[in-house]
Amino acid sequence: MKLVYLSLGSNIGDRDEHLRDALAQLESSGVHVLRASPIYETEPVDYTDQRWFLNLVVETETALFPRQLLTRIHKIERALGRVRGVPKGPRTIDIDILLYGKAVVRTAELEIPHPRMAERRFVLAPLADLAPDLRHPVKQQTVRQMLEAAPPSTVRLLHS
Ligand code: GSY
Repeated sequence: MKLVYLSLGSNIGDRDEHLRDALAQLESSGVHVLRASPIYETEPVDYTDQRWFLNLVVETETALFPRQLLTRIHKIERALGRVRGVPKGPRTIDIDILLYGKAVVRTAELEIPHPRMAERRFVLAPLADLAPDLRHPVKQQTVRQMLEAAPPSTVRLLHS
């Protein structure tokens, strides 16, 4: 079993419901959710002309290998109506693999740790609620240190 951290985000329709549905689908796909962070409402980054997101991070355990996990995640995203339209644009649900134990994976389809996690407050704030002292296996910084150094962008605590 591996300890895996996932980031979930939604900015279309009933964002809260999409997050809840995704958590239920992870459970039925071999990904056991151990803990969930509070939900944050967050300013969109990269492509800024879109609705604010709801984001959270979950600590999970799974026996799936990284590539298998990615395939299950894509299936959940499709089931929840995610259409790959504008790159970095609006989406019903987005699920990113942040950390997979201490593994480092670099392939054409998959990069772990997530290549942009250290710049994203919408990832680091909820991750810090769960695991502030966890270390990035390449940068060797803790989540708390990465959050302190991350570029500014608004993240508002919504509810647990
Ligand atoms: O990669 C996740 C999708 N995404 C998000 C997001 O989840 N939250 C915020 N605040 N901005 C984002 N930009 C992208 S792309």
